[in-house]
Amino acid sequence: MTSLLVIIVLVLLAVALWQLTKIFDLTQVGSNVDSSEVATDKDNDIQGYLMFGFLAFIYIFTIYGLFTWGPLVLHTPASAHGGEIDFLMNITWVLIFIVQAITQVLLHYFAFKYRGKQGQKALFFADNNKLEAIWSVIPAVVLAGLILYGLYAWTNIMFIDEDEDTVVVELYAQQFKWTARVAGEDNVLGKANVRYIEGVNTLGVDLADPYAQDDIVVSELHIPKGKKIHFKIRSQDVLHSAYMPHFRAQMNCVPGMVTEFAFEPIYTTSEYRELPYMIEKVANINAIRTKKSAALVAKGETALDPYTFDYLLLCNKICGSSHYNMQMKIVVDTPEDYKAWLKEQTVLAEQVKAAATPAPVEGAMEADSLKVKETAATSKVVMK
Ligand SMILES: [Cu+2]
Repeated sequence: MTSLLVIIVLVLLAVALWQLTKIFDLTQVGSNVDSSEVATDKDNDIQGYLMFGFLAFIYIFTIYGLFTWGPLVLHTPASAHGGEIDFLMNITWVLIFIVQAITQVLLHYFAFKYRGKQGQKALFFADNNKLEAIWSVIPAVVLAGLILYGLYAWTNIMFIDEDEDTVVVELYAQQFKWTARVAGEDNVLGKANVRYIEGVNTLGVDLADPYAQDDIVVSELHIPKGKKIHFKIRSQDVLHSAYMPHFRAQMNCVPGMVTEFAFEPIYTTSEYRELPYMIEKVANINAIRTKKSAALVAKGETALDPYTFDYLLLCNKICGSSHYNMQMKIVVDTPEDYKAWLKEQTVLAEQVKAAATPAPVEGAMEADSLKVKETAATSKVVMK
């Protein structure tokens, strides 16, 4: 509602301004003002210098942006291949900066130099093969180099050695949450199909498949440091994108097929939290939160929790209304901690069995009625 009012006010302001200029034009009628629509030398000079003004604006804004928002970029990559992606990204940035610096100066300088002058005629200049060859060949060579290097890096990153000792994990995307399935001791994921989705078996794992017996389904994923994690990615409904920015990993999730990505984490969560840049970043975020909390508490609301860093799996494809909130926490453990975590988990097959066994009648009744209430509450929230 407020935004509608703001838009109406803005439109009315624009109309008022337009009417004012009309009145101003009317007041000029009859006075000794040049009303010709042809540009004079003075007009052309002003336009020429404005070109330099705009050039200065581009550079000042670029430098300002670099200093103001530069530190917000992702810093140290948390995966073995991450450095390669960052290098490719940095080369691309440097090239863009060089090309932009040269071409913008030339563009604006020539617009100034050849600004209109009374009595000056344009020179007819058909073509210049040498010049055209230069500005075609240089970009072609540079771009071909960049693309070839990119292809080389991508092939390197995407190569998964089937014989290598990896940890196989399934990432399952649906509107609007992630679920992970760890392949368990045999390190092979059991077959899955939407037709098997029922009750706690939300991923549709085929429990008749021997490989599925030790599969573990979790909503917070733990992975070990120093070992390649082989992700097999599925989607239940629409296109999603599995995005793990700190690991420089992203792969589309396509309904009806399995896509893959693999990387090796090189920092545990607690190691990454201790990186100097992360300590500074978290301190900055918490300074902002403390300020906001003070304002909230003054209004009688609850204060914000302090922020601690965690790796996240996000969705990077706009997949619906709650896309922004589609995320899963990823914890990178030391191999020992990972083993301990794995031991604590209950395999899906057992969860399904437990859900199928009827609980004592009284408790079950209570739990059921609670569930109904919960669903009613949830659907209300969704309806809003
Ligand atoms: Cu999504």
